[in-house]
Amino acid sequence: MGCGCNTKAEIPINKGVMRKERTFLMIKPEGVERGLVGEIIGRFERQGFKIVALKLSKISRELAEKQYEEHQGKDFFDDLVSYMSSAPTVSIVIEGENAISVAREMAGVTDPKFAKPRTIRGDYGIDVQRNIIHASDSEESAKREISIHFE
Ligand code: IDP
Ligand code: MG
Repeated sequence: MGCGCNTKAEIPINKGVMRKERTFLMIKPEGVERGLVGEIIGRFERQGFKIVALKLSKISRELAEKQYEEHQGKDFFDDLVSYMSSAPTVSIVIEGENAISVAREMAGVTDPKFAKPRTIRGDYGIDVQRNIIHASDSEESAKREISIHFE
């Protein structure tokens, strides 16, 4: 049983295959506005990840479109890119064992309604769009997203 004292995210790591990876995270506008930056970054630090890049910026619509290019044409695309470019966000690169899959676990599923407690979206997400955090979904996405946000 956890103590509920929120010292570590306690996300199980796949001990079978350990790979040192880098992944891209973005704290979305409502996470910054609500003062959750320290809380969210702290979770990744306590999980043992190293922060290798960190930037607060208001991204352009073009950059938001690039980040979410795989969703182009979907009904939520325009709203999503408007939202992501509407206010400051925090772009982060973390490094550590199985960073890509562990960060996705720590973020929780896309819709906060279904995200488990103690995941970031489960604890803080508002709705499917305003779900606090982005985390790359594969090695290929991580590489691509890191390169577009940090030249
Ligand atoms: P992910 O962020 O969990 O990888 P994706 O399906 O890749 O989820 O969607 C990218 C982002 O688009 C989500 O994080 C969320 O902000 C937004 N989104 C996804 N599905 C919907 C939807 O049905 N309505 C509104 N926004 C959505
Ligand atoms: Mg995705």
